Amino acid sequence: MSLHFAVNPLRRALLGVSASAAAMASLGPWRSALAQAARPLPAFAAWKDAGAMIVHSPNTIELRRSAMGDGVITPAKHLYVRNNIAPPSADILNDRDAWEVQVDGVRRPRAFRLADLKKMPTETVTMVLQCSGNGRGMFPSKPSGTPWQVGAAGCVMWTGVPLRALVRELGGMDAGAKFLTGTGGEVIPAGLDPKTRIERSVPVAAMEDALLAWELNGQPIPLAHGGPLRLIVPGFTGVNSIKYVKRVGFTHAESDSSIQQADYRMSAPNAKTMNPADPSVWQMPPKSWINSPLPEGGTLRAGAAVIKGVAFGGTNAVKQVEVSTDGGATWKVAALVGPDLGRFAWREFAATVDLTSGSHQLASRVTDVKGRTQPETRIENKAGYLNSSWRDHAVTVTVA
Ligand SMILES: Nc1nc2c(c(=O)[nH]1)N[C@H]1C(S)=C(S)[C@@H](COP(=O)(O)O)O[C@H]1N2
Ligand SMILES: [Mo]
Repeated sequence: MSLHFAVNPLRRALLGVSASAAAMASLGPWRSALAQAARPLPAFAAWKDAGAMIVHSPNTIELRRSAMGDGVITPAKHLYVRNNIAPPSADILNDRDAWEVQVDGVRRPRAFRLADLKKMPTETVTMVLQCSGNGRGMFPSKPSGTPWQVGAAGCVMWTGVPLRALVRELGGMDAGAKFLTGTGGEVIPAGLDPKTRIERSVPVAAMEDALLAWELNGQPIPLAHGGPLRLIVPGFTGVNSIKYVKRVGFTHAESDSSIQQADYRMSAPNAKTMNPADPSVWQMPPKSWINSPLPEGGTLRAGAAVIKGVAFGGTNAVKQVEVSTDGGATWKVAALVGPDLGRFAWREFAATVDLTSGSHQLASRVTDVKGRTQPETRIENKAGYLNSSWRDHAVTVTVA
């Protein structure tokens, strides 16, 4: 069956117009590929590389594992997108320099225009941006939420003003401030609970590494990634890096927003509701995964093969990566390749291994400079956060 003829019944089915069960069934192996193709990129992310992305929904778009391979920096067109609520209108990019951010919880609170920030000394940080739920799709418990595989992550460069410089300029933060709280610029529709605003608090020590950034990989930040201005909290999961940031505050308490209190908590798998007393999802644990070879690459030839992937330590630099071709029974140290872009970036790794014919479970595990090693098992939790299990991220390949 040609693709051309196959598309129409499927499209009709997805649009709910008309399609017989027989027509759907006749699509056979094309069906899932077409279902992906039929879910287009939303307008605000239409510039992404469609063939490389998996569109779960207009607000949840991940990079295919097979497209993660080349280069340490993830190009913006390959960076995943996650919005908890609809992004603001693209009009906020019409006059980027006029965007205002309020800084509170300091001796001299004030608003800065982006134009003001651009006059201050800038810094660039390269870091892994990873959704708290990356790897959720590997939880056998099937937690609700997007079933991300590995692609809700990228390694990108942010340029902006370090928060600590702003705080210094404003006379220091309030005595007793315990949290750095960032507020997103989404407009909450009238009648909606203001607690639905996108506002996150992290321990105030994170301020040392945080930026107010206006460039992503050297370009103005696109709307999809939080332009005109984004709070960047290196080493922490994506949710803590607030897009379209309109306020940063040094606060005594955590935000009362639901995204702080009720969501992003490591609650027990059987908990009825998320408990604000449970640990918040903040720093990322060490994690690595293999991007090549993958099962979808087909059968491999017996002999030498190169295993490649990415590894990061969360808040710490990578010390070592090991790979296994026998499901973790034995391990071999991989080479770290490509540039070292600092402790918040990921490292590419490569190892040449000898593969005999048969089925092989390929795995990788990272150890950071503080001696923390990526664990075999995930931490079970209700919402499927922080999956860093090397076993879950292993791939099984067939060798002829
Ligand atoms: N203002 C705002 N910031 C936000 C979000 C959001 O919905 N609104 N989503 C968060 C989540 S859950 C993630 S994983 C990252 C995703 O960043 P990206 O879309 O640039 O990849 O942004 C975070 N910052
Ligand atoms: Mo996220």
